[in-house]
Amino acid sequence: MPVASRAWWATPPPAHATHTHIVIGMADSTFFRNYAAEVRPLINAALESYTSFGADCPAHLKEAIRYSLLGPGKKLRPLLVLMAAETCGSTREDALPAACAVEMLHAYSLIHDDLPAMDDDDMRRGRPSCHAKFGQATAILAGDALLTLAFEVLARHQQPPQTAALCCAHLAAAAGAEGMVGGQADDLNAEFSNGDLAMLKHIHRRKTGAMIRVSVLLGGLVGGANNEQTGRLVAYGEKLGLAFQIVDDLLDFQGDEAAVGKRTGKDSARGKLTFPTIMGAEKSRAEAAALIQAAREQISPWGVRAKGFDSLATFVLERNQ
Ligand code: GRG
Repeated sequence: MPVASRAWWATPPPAHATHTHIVIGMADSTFFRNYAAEVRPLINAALESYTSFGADCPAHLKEAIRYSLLGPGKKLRPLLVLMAAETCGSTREDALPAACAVEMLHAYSLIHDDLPAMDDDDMRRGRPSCHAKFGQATAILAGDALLTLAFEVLARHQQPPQTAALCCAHLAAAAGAEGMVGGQADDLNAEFSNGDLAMLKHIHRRKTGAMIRVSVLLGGLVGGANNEQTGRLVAYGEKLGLAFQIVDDLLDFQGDEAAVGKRTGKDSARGKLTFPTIMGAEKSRAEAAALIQAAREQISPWGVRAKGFDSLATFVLERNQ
């Protein structure tokens, strides 16, 4: 059987992986980094092929779409989809359409978030953001095209059709008015307001958390997770998503611009509610670490099969970009 078709937890760890770290609670990020390095090319190849548009797609639009989708992002959300599917017993290839759909949604959200009407960022991933390079109109349209393409890919390519329909419904809900878009709207409205921690968590559960949560949920659906497994995956995703956002706030608060790949210190300049401004950097880091530990506990019944999730949790806490 080709390596790419085997479940990730059944493949031998790469030579440089830390074998002593297979016990839950002890994992460092090495296993996840190795898994990501092995699987990202598969994700990138699928994203490339889904965006090899014909002559009806204007060249500048195609370029803007591919610039934002195939750029140097971490591909964290599609990796979560594939890991969840493999943990539940299917192959990574089976879950590729869902993984690509989630990344398309994410790429659209970043393009629109960077626009002057929103976060007004001219840098993303260490290079000009989409509108800074292609202009606002093309950036808006590239985002629109990615949003619709995500659902076309799911509907056409995810199997079986019943799973595709469920994935479409969950992804739309996570990305929509009660999910990411709702969180973004509240986040923009909260600038220079006197919000508290509860309000901040409510914003980020939707703005950032919903897409991370739905990534593991889609992987579980493709992998045929039972109710108990789905509950654990979703709880893991929720805790990981909030921890991810706290770390993101910390990176903006005290991160190195060159490493982060975008301007830092912007949140406080815009009067944004963030974890470090509400509770201080030290408490924020402790809160992120507690969430990561709680996320780990959710997947511990899988034992060694959850090694990727365990290692990824550490990666989220450690990340500097
Ligand atoms: C515009 C509808 C709409 C929503 C925007 C996702 C989002 C909502 C805004 C992004 C703002 C932001 C920087 C939030 C912090 C968390 C986050 C989503 C970071 C970027 O995700 P990474 O680090 O990005 O996974 P890469 O570059 O690795 O793909």
